[in-house]
Amino acid sequence: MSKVMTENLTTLGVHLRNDRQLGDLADVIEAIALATKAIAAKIQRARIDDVIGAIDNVNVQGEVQQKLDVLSDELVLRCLRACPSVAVYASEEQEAPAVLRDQSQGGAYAVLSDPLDGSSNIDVAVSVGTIFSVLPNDQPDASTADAVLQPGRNQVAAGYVLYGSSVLLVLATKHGVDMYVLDPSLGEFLLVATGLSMPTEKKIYSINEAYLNDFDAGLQGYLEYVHGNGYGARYIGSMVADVHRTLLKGGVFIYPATTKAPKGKLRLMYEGNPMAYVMEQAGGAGSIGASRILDVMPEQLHERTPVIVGSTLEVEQVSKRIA
Ligand code: P6P
Repeated sequence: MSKVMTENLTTLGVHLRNDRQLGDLADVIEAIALATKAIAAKIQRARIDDVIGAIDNVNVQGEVQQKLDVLSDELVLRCLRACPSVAVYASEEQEAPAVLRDQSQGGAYAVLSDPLDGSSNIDVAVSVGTIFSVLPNDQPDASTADAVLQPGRNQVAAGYVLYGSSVLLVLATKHGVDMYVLDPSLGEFLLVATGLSMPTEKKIYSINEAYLNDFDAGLQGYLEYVHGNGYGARYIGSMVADVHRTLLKGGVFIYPATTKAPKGKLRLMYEGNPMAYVMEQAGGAGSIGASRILDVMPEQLHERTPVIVGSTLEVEQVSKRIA
């Protein structure tokens, strides 16, 4: 069970430095956290500052960009550029990775991010989030940009910030999963739980059943199973919110392949991989159906993947039917 930290007042920076083994990875996490504090402030004032809505541009995914997508991406880049150990930054909002410094200049890590996932929900005040993934820069100087194309099992840290009724940072490292809450009066992420651990089963499933007719027969069979076995349905339509609920309460979040989207909608490198890493570090699982998300060998930065993440037994219930 996670330990709720009530007796101490511990900031993100203090907790990261107490984990001596993290080394300069702590600086990378703090740079990401700084960007998310700035993003949170923008989101809270979005309608006041008239930054709600779309701009006349589509991103590399062919999706209409929201004003806050661009602002968030710029904030993450500015914070990472100031961090001496970040080599390269790859974002959902940019076609190619931004090389900031190579190994010979101290660039030890590659950071990937969906800087503002679910941003189309902001105009109706639904929770949104920033998702991040950190990989070691394993490339020689001339090929630094290629450091972003590694399987998810190589991640050294991953997590998300949920901009909801409170602003939460969930951080997974090799030492487990910790949760922080942003105290706006201090401007600090405060540690509220360590060692998050998921239940191995929970009768909650999270999927957009509007696409039922586009699901394969195995997944349709799974839905018949849950409809007849006392499961509850929860679907917010914002990945960070749906995944966070699944992490804390258990169950399974599914964004599968469909006839119209044969590899699914969500992206492997900065959505599937980080969320699967968080789940596995909390004792859960992340599958594409036939295999583990973290074992997928990426071919392209923006490739999509089916995502089935959550409690181990619930992920298995889905995976065995669609493998
Ligand atoms: P659908 C938000 O647009 C998003 O990228 C994820 O945050 C979310 O899980 C998914 O798309 C929702 O997609 O097709 O159910 O609207």
